[in-house]
Amino acid sequence: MSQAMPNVQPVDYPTFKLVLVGDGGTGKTTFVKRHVTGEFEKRYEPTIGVEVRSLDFFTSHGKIRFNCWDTAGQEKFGGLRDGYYINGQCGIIMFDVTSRLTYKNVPNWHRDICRVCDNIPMVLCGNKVDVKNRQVKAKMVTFHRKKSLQYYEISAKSNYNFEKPFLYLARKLSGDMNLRFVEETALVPAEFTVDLAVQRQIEAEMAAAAAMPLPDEDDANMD
Ligand SMILES: Nc1nc2c(ncn2[C@@H]2O[C@H](COP(=O)(O)OP(=O)(O)O)[C@@H](O)[C@H]2O)c(=O)[nH]1
Ligand SMILES: [Mg+2]
Repeated sequence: MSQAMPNVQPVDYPTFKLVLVGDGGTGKTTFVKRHVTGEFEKRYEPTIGVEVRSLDFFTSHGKIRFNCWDTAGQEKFGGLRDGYYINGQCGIIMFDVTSRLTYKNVPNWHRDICRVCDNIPMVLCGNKVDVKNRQVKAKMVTFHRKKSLQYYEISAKSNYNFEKPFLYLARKLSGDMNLRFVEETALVPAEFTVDLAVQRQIEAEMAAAAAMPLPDEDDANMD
């Protein structure tokens, strides 16, 4: 793994390469920058055009590190090079709930990860749920169910659900679905707030939707 990891000092606890993908503008960089010490540990690799932030979490099994690969904006011009994905051990696919196009492109990002990485745990994140007039309603989000991904609604700017994707991945990677985070992660103070009553309602709707059969009308262009 270390060959593919630019300038990363090894640490004596489990470390995983996390590939962060999704359309430009969905909030990927904003999201990984919330983690205070990860920001301090940032490294830029100009030849690949990638920023790697080491995000540490304290779990019931000890420390775990995600080396989060973030682009320097190349995704705005199409797909990313294979080198971005090689040796990826887990992934986050981000879309923006205020932009339907970014959700429509999720299958492409998923396909790109799968082409290089062999069956790695992945999380789909719908970001910017702090925005009042969202365009991608929770019930429209079904892609994760077809591909057995985990889905979380997040708001990077308000720290809402920041830890959820990492906790899920840590559980998958450790093989212990009871793993917990035992210390609070230091985050940049929230700039926005999420209406928790609204979000609770949305979470309930998603739970109900998860019990329903999947719509299959768009299967053809989802694969
Ligand atoms: N309202 C809102 N805006 C956000 C959020 N996260 C990111 N943004 C904004 O979305 C824009 C794109 O964010 P950026 O992190 O550069 O996206 P990237 O291209 O995916 O890395 C910026 O103007 C951010 O301030 C969020 O949670 N809520
Ligand atoms: Mg970015």
